[in-house]
Amino acid sequence: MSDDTFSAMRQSIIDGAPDTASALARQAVAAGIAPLEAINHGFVPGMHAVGEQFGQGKMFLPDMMASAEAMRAAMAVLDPELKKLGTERPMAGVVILGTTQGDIHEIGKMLVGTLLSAHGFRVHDLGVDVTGEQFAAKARELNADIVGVSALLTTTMRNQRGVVEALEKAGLRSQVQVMVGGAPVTRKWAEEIGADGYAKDAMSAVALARSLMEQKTRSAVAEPV
Ligand code: B12
Repeated sequence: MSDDTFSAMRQSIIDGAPDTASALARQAVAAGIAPLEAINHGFVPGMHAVGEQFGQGKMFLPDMMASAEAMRAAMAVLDPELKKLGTERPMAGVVILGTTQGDIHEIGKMLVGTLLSAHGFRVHDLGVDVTGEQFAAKARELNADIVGVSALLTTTMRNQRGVVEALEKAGLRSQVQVMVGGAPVTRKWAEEIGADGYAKDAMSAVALARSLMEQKTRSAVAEPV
């Protein structure tokens, strides 16, 4: 796929143009382009540009909302394509996913969920603005292996710690691995709050989830109940 197409994808997000974004995504699928390539090289750079311009006061909340709509339109086309990659795989583990309390950013988390599903994980997405107690209750109900917590705001990042604490309080911490992510989140932060892992993007989240499952299996063998 040409650089022109990737820059048109990027621009469709900056312009907040869902119809164009959707049409470009369909073109990519028709041309046999890997959906993740279209996302990572075309549409996501558009979101980054929007974030930068918003940070510099050159774009405002309605613009950012329009851009999010355009991103959703592209994802509505690419998501089913990504999911197709995962059919016929053995179940890799059960993951509860959500964006932390006070935070309504969902695009990155949805991408993480899609790729985990595509790689055989059974994902239950709790949505946005999710409390630690809600994470813990669902983890118990579904006997989850991993809880994945997204946060996009420096103010809501601290609620990731609340999720770790809620799992501890519910007596589930030893059974459930916690992974955290989101633009302001770092490996250091993950360590500080006692999470088991951090990943910077959706592909790394898949690798992380696999390695957390391996650790879980190893410790289950080492400590039989
Ligand atoms: C789109 C957007 C919105 C949309 C969200 C729409 C939606 N349905 O999601 C809307 C318009 C609603 C919005 C609102 C706000 N936003 Co906003 N938003 C963004 C923007 C431009 C893009 C986010 C995005 O979708 N990125 C694309 C995805 C693919 O990337 P990602 O989210 O980082 O996810 C990847 C990784 O982080 C990782 N990952 C994500 N989650 C997880 C979870 C796990 C477990 C793992 C392992 C990995 C992982 O993998 C993902 C895929 O690769 C960012 C800018 C930015 N650069 O992040 C600002 C940004 C996050 N927003 C910001 C702000 C300030 C706000 C508002 C407070 C604005 C306001 N004045 O009201 C509100 C907050 C509302 C709230 N309570 O949550 C700031 C945050 C500043 C800060 N440091 O705290 C940013 C950075 C913009 C800026 N430069 O100032 N926003």
